[in-house]
Amino acid sequence: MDAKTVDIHYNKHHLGYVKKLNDSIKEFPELHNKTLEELLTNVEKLPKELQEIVLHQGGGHVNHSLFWSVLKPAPMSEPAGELAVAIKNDFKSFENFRIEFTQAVEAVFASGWVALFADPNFNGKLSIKTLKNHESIYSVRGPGNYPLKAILICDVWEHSYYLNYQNRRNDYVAAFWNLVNWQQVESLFK
Ligand code: MN3
Repeated sequence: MDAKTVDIHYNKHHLGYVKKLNDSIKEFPELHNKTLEELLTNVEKLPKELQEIVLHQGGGHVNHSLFWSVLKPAPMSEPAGELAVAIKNDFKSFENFRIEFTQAVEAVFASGWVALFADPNFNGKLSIKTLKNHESIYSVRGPGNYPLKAILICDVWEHSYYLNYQNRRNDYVAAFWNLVNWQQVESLFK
Protein backbone atom coordinates (compact mmCIF):
# COMPACT_ATOMS: atom_id res chain seq x y z
CA MET A 1 0.00 0.00 0.00
CA ASP A 2 1.47 3.34 -0.97
CA ALA A 3 2.10 6.10 1.58
CA LYS A 4 -0.24 8.65 -0.01
CA THR A 5 -3.23 6.30 0.01
CA VAL A 6 -2.60 5.30 3.64
CA ASP A 7 -2.09 8.96 4.66
CA ILE A 8 -5.38 10.10 3.11
CA HIS A 9 -7.17 6.98 4.33
CA TYR A 10 -6.07 7.44 7.95
CA ASN A 11 -5.85 11.21 8.27
CA LYS A 12 -8.90 12.17 6.17
CA HIS A 13 -11.36 9.27 5.86
CA HIS A 14 -10.89 7.59 9.24
CA LEU A 15 -10.51 10.91 11.07
CA GLY A 16 -13.72 12.10 9.40
CA TYR A 17 -15.70 9.22 10.94
CA VAL A 18 -14.30 9.98 14.40
CA LYS A 19 -15.12 13.70 14.11
CA LYS A 20 -18.66 13.09 12.85
CA LEU A 21 -19.30 10.55 15.61
CA ASN A 22 -18.02 12.94 18.30
CA ASP A 23 -20.05 15.83 16.84
CA SER A 24 -23.20 13.72 16.77
CA ILE A 25 -23.09 12.89 20.49
CA LYS A 26 -21.82 16.29 21.67
CA GLU A 27 -25.22 17.26 23.09
CA PHE A 28 -25.70 13.88 24.83
CA PRO A 29 -23.33 13.91 27.84
CA GLU A 30 -24.90 10.73 29.24
CA LEU A 31 -23.25 8.86 26.34
CA HIS A 32 -19.76 10.29 26.75
CA ASN A 33 -18.41 7.67 29.12
CA LYS A 34 -19.83 4.71 27.25
CA THR A 35 -17.51 2.64 25.09
CA LEU A 36 -18.15 2.45 21.38
CA GLU A 37 -18.80 -1.27 21.79
CA GLU A 38 -21.60 -0.43 24.26
CA LEU A 39 -23.08 2.14 21.88
CA LEU A 40 -22.88 -0.13 18.85
CA THR A 41 -24.32 -3.21 20.52
CA ASN A 42 -27.28 -1.26 21.97
CA VAL A 43 -28.06 1.09 19.10
CA GLU A 44 -31.80 0.63 19.56
CA LYS A 45 -31.52 2.22 23.02
CA LEU A 46 -30.00 5.43 21.63
CA PRO A 47 -32.12 8.49 20.81
CA LYS A 48 -33.76 7.91 17.40
CA GLU A 49 -31.92 10.76 15.70
CA LEU A 50 -28.54 9.28 16.71
CA GLN A 51 -29.00 5.67 15.71
CA GLU A 52 -28.03 5.86 12.05
CA ILE A 53 -25.10 8.22 12.55
CA VAL A 54 -23.63 6.13 15.40
CA LEU A 55 -23.96 2.97 13.28
CA HIS A 56 -22.23 4.55 10.26
CA GLN A 57 -19.55 6.72 11.89
CA GLY A 58 -18.96 4.49 14.94
CA GLY A 59 -18.87 1.38 12.76
CA GLY A 60 -16.37 3.17 10.53
CA HIS A 61 -14.15 3.91 13.52
CA VAL A 62 -14.09 0.43 15.07
CA ASN A 63 -13.63 -1.33 11.73
CA HIS A 64 -10.74 0.96 10.74
CA SER A 65 -9.13 0.60 14.18
CA LEU A 66 -9.03 -3.17 13.75
CA PHE A 67 -7.85 -2.82 10.14
CA TRP A 68 -4.79 -0.69 11.06
CA SER A 69 -3.96 -2.97 13.98
CA VAL A 70 -3.69 -6.08 11.80
CA LEU A 71 -1.31 -4.51 9.25
CA LYS A 72 2.43 -3.99 9.50
CA PRO A 73 5.40 -3.72 7.14
CA ALA A 74 7.31 -6.94 6.39
CA PRO A 75 5.29 -9.36 8.57
CA MET A 76 5.56 -13.17 8.68
CA SER A 77 4.09 -14.49 5.44
CA GLU A 78 1.64 -16.84 7.14
CA PRO A 79 0.22 -17.59 10.56
CA ALA A 80 1.91 -19.90 13.06
CA GLY A 81 0.87 -21.60 16.30
CA GLU A 82 -2.75 -22.08 17.37
CA LEU A 83 -4.11 -19.82 14.65
CA ALA A 84 -2.38 -21.83 11.91
CA VAL A 85 -3.93 -25.03 13.33
CA ALA A 86 -7.40 -23.44 13.51
CA ILE A 87 -7.19 -22.16 9.93
CA LYS A 88 -6.16 -25.60 8.74
CA ASN A 89 -9.04 -27.23 10.65
CA ASP A 90 -11.70 -24.83 9.41
CA PHE A 91 -10.49 -24.09 5.84
CA LYS A 92 -8.47 -27.24 4.98
CA SER A 93 -5.30 -25.19 4.31
CA PHE A 94 -3.93 -21.67 4.64
CA GLU A 95 -3.91 -21.34 0.86
CA ASN A 96 -7.57 -22.32 0.68
CA PHE A 97 -8.41 -19.80 3.42
CA ARG A 98 -6.67 -17.06 1.44
CA ILE A 99 -8.58 -18.02 -1.70
CA GLU A 100 -11.95 -17.94 0.11
CA PHE A 101 -11.21 -14.61 1.83
CA THR A 102 -9.95 -13.09 -1.44
CA GLN A 103 -13.08 -14.26 -3.27
CA ALA A 104 -15.22 -12.62 -0.58
CA VAL A 105 -13.28 -9.35 -1.04
CA GLU A 106 -13.71 -9.49 -4.81
CA ALA A 107 -17.45 -10.21 -4.42
CA VAL A 108 -18.24 -7.13 -2.28
CA PHE A 109 -20.73 -4.98 -4.16
CA ALA A 110 -19.98 -1.25 -3.78
CA SER A 111 -18.45 -0.56 -0.33
CA GLY A 112 -17.92 -2.85 2.63
CA TRP A 113 -15.55 -5.00 4.63
CA VAL A 114 -14.56 -8.65 4.76
CA ALA A 115 -13.56 -10.02 8.15
CA LEU A 116 -12.49 -13.26 9.78
CA PHE A 117 -14.43 -14.04 12.96
CA ALA A 118 -13.77 -16.52 15.75
CA ASP A 119 -16.65 -18.05 17.70
CA PRO A 120 -15.81 -17.86 21.43
CA ASN A 121 -18.52 -20.42 22.33
CA PHE A 122 -17.46 -22.92 19.72
CA ASN A 123 -13.78 -23.48 20.43
CA GLY A 124 -12.80 -20.46 18.32
CA LYS A 125 -14.39 -21.77 15.12
CA LEU A 126 -13.48 -19.44 12.27
CA SER A 127 -15.75 -17.96 9.62
CA ILE A 128 -15.46 -15.29 6.91
CA LYS A 129 -18.20 -12.62 6.84
CA THR A 130 -18.96 -9.65 4.61
CA LEU A 131 -20.07 -6.39 6.24
CA LYS A 132 -21.98 -3.86 4.13
CA ASN A 133 -20.96 -0.18 4.19
CA HIS A 134 -19.80 0.40 7.78
CA GLU A 135 -21.78 -2.37 9.43
CA SER A 136 -19.60 -2.88 12.51
CA ILE A 137 -17.59 -5.90 13.63
CA TYR A 138 -19.74 -5.90 16.80
CA SER A 139 -22.91 -6.58 14.81
CA VAL A 140 -21.98 -10.13 13.80
CA ARG A 141 -23.57 -12.82 15.97
CA GLY A 142 -23.19 -16.56 16.39
CA PRO A 143 -25.89 -19.23 16.39
CA GLY A 144 -26.94 -18.44 20.00
CA ASN A 145 -27.12 -14.68 19.25
CA TYR A 146 -23.89 -13.93 21.14
CA PRO A 147 -21.28 -11.73 19.43
CA LEU A 148 -18.47 -13.27 17.38
CA LYS A 149 -14.95 -11.85 17.73
CA ALA A 150 -13.34 -10.23 14.66
CA ILE A 151 -9.64 -11.05 14.37
CA LEU A 152 -8.77 -9.91 10.82
CA ILE A 153 -10.42 -7.39 8.51
CA CYS A 154 -9.93 -5.96 5.02
CA ASP A 155 -11.32 -2.55 4.05
CA VAL A 156 -13.13 -2.91 0.72
CA TRP A 157 -14.06 0.75 0.20
CA GLU A 158 -12.58 2.24 -2.97
CA HIS A 159 -10.83 4.93 -0.89
CA SER A 160 -8.48 2.20 0.38
CA TYR A 161 -7.05 1.47 -3.07
CA TYR A 162 -8.31 3.77 -5.82
CA LEU A 163 -5.37 6.24 -5.90
CA ASN A 164 -2.80 3.53 -6.54
CA TYR A 165 -4.75 0.64 -8.05
CA GLN A 166 -7.78 2.41 -9.61
CA ASN A 167 -10.37 -0.31 -10.24
CA ARG A 168 -7.91 -3.20 -9.69
CA ARG A 169 -9.26 -4.51 -6.40
CA ASN A 170 -7.44 -7.84 -6.96
CA ASP A 171 -4.04 -6.03 -6.90
CA TYR A 172 -5.07 -4.32 -3.67
CA VAL A 173 -6.00 -7.57 -1.95
CA ALA A 174 -2.68 -9.10 -3.10
CA ALA A 175 -0.91 -6.16 -1.40
CA PHE A 176 -3.09 -6.65 1.70
CA TRP A 177 -1.82 -10.24 2.10
CA ASN A 178 1.77 -8.92 2.13
CA LEU A 179 0.95 -6.72 5.13
CA VAL A 180 -1.15 -8.90 7.44
CA ASN A 181 0.35 -8.97 10.94
CA TRP A 182 -0.26 -12.65 11.74
CA GLN A 183 1.17 -12.29 15.25
CA GLN A 184 -1.48 -9.70 16.04
CA VAL A 185 -4.23 -11.81 14.44
CA GLU A 186 -3.14 -14.78 16.53
CA SER A 187 -3.10 -12.73 19.71
CA LEU A 188 -6.68 -11.58 18.99
CA PHE A 189 -7.64 -15.20 18.29
CA LYS A 190 -6.21 -16.35 21.64
MN1 MN3 B 1 -11.57 2.90 4.88
